[in-house]
Amino acid sequence: MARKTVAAALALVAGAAVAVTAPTPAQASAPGGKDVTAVMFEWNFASVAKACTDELGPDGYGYVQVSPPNEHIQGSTWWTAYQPVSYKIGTKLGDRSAFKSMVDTCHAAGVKVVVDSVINHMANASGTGTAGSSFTKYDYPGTYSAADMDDCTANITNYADRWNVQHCELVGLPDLDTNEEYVRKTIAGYLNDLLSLGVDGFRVDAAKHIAEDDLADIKSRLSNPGVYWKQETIGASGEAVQPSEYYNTGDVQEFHYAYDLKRVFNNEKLAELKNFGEAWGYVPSGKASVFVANHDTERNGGTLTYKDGANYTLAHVFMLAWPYGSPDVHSGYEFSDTDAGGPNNGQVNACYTDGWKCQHAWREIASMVKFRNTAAGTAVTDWWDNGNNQIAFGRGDKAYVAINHEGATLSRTFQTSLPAGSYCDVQSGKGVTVDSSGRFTATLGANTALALHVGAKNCDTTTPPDPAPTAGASFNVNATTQWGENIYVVGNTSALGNWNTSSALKLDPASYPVWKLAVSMPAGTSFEYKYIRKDANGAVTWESGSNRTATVPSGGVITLNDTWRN
Ligand code: ARE
Ligand code: CA
Repeated sequence: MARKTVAAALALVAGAAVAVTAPTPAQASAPGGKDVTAVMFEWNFASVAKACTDELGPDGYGYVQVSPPNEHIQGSTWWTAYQPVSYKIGTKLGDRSAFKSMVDTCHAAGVKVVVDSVINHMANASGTGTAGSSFTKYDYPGTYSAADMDDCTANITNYADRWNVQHCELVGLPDLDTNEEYVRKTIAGYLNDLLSLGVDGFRVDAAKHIAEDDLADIKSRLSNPGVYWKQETIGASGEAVQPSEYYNTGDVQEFHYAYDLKRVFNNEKLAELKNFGEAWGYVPSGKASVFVANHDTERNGGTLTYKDGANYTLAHVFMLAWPYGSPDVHSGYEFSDTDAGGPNNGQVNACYTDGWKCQHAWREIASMVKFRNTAAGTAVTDWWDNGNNQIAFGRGDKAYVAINHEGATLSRTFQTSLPAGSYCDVQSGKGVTVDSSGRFTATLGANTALALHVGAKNCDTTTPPDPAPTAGASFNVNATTQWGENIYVVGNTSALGNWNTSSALKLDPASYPVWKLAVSMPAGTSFEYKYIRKDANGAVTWESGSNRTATVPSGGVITLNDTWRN
């Protein structure tokens, strides 16, 4: 409806040949039935491409967001990416052809690509950028000169002053004069170049520091002015610039959503979440981009982080089940130094190795993406809570979730609006039967969730089996795990990580409590191995007893049926 009105207005404007910058129709939330974005923070493009094929596409993510791809200052910290030097595509994450091939691979997997776009400022440095361009703080030969910078060259000091916020330097970064024709044209040129490579959307960094009129003008110059557009406009009371000013150009990131989830999951009661969303003072759902954590807030303490264990994971389960906004799942890496860049310059050899956390692939999180896609368009129904930290709710006749954020088990008969039948609890991989009255009975362990949806009726078919190797070992170990734990195998061969726990191979829990993995190894290989478990923080526990031994037969695969030794 709203869009028709805008289109009609545009037609009138065009008909009257009035030369104004027509407001572009705002893109109301991530378009398409799949609205979850995996934010692959500091992942290189080759690794993102592989994740699209292996995980993001099959799991139902609609979008992947990549770190800034354009030339920036050199250095090992992650934040060098937020100091642009030119709009050439070329960083440690990959060159133009790696970027293009990532976009193509992700598209082939059904995943659209969003680029983190740093267009408010340039670099507070001088030297040579990641693609070889020379620069000084106010001069970028071939891209910008001092005349293109804003008049204020002092730091932003007063968020109550609009002019100060939008024309001065954010943490000392030279501010582009986005009111100027050449600057607007140059920024639009960069975004159009990305669109020509197939990019589907932009996260606009530091959007609050660019006047909305300037952004609207830049966006109107794009080859696809309706492109998905997600603006980093941190809302804070008392500030001169507020997120609501930016609805015309696109979505805004609702930071209060993430701040409140931290408070509720750490210190308050999940029962409060019954009316979570606009009733909490947030921006309209159709305008909201939401997250449990982003790259800044996981470092500055504003939100939950992977270090928060079950609070963090269950907050994701809630976010993905709850119909408000379009969710981002931040997928980052372990850090103690908040400045440290991604491991291996962004190369991800395998999830859960070298510190890569792969939150996007955690069973508890990944399984909820299809839940959300299946439930799209339905409202919350059948809300239940115990007045404390146990909640459950449905999404009409499509889906149902229960979250037990307490230290004791929850045993209950739940009332749903689901059609009768057998379902897979996508959290545990165990079957659940819903009766003809829409009820089922289940027991949830402490700090676990249970999730059913009509797209997952049978646990056996939800995870396709890995292709079997022609020679090697098929590991099967019966191991019960606590929430957040995963089972790995490690051994004395390179294929098994040479006893290095950070190179251990993660087993697949789809047939829980039996964890499985087939590993290729040359026929005749005699090897030693053991199973280990890692908790949500990566802490390792070895199984007891002596090393296990086996030999790959000359004719194929040895099947090992083991039981975890406590
Ligand atoms: C680095 C150094 C600085 C140094 C600067 C220039 O850390 O010490 O002065 O370089 O030499 C990231 C890092 C910064 C880093 C920068 C450039 O976080 O530390 O600076 O890259 O390398 C405000 C903005 C918001 C912004 C945050 C950080 O409104 O847009 O500050 N967030 C984005 C990104 C960041 C990124 C940048 C912008 C810069 O997500 O990762 O910085 O491109 C209140 C206000 C907010 C304000 C917030 C923090 O909440 O409401 O508006 O956010 O305080 O000040
Ligand atoms: Ca600015």
